[in-house]
Formats: sequence, structure tokens, C-alpha cells
Amino acid sequence: MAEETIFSKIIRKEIPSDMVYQDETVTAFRDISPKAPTHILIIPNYIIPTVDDVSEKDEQVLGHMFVVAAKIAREEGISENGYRLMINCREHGGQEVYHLHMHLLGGRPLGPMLAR
Ligand code: DGP
Repeated sequence: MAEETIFSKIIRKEIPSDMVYQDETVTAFRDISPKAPTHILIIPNYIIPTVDDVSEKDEQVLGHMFVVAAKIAREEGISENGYRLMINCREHGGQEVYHLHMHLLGGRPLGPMLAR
């Protein structure tokens, strides 16, 4: 079993978060340290530590994360102007929390994809 992170406690509502969406497979909540006017994390309700741990059994939930991201983006009013979905993997990717999560960022022009 992969080690739990703070995100498992957020899923179970054992610690508070600004949750914007939850269903049987995924949970979405506002990032504690937002980098844009909209900065929401979308996570599977079970632990996949990194993208490198993804396997075929995860295909449905990973696809669902995109459906939920698009739905939240529409609700946030950022769909028309656009937004960015980002998943960091391990050290070089800048991953801090080892429970796979998709960042939904928008509400202002986000600039180039990587810092130069
Ligand atoms: P990453 O660097 O891709 O692993 O992003 C982790 C993000 O998780 C980072 O932007 C801050 C956010 N984060 C970390 N701990 C918490 C928390 O306890 N609550 C919330 N809402 N966000 C958190």
C-alpha cells in the first residue's frame, strides 16, 4: 500500500479544505497556495503516488479527472479564455505531494509553460 499524504485526510474530510467537487472517484479542492485566481487540485480518491505509478486499472479515473476539470473550469467561468492542466511527477517535475494530482490553473494569462 502506498503511503498516505495529507490529501487522503482531505478526501475523508478529516482536515478542512475548500472542496469544490467530490464524487465516488475524484475530489477537487482549492490549492492552499494559489498561483492563479483559479487554482484547484483534482485528485483520485485512492492513492496513485506519481504518474510513473499509473497503470491500465487507472484509465477510467484518469479520464474522469479531465471531465471533472472541464466541468469545474466552466463553473469557475474560465473556459472561454482558457486554462492550464498540469501534473508534476517526482523531483524534477517539482512534485511535492505524492498523491497524483492535476492542477487546474486559470483566471489570468498564465504566460509561457516553463520559467525561462
Ligand atoms: P505539487 O508541487 O504538484 O506536488 O503540488 C502540490 C500542491 O498541493 C501545492 O501547490 C500546494 C498544495 N497543497 C499542499 N498541502 C495542501 C493542503 O493541506 N491543502 C491544500 N488545499 N493544498 C495543499
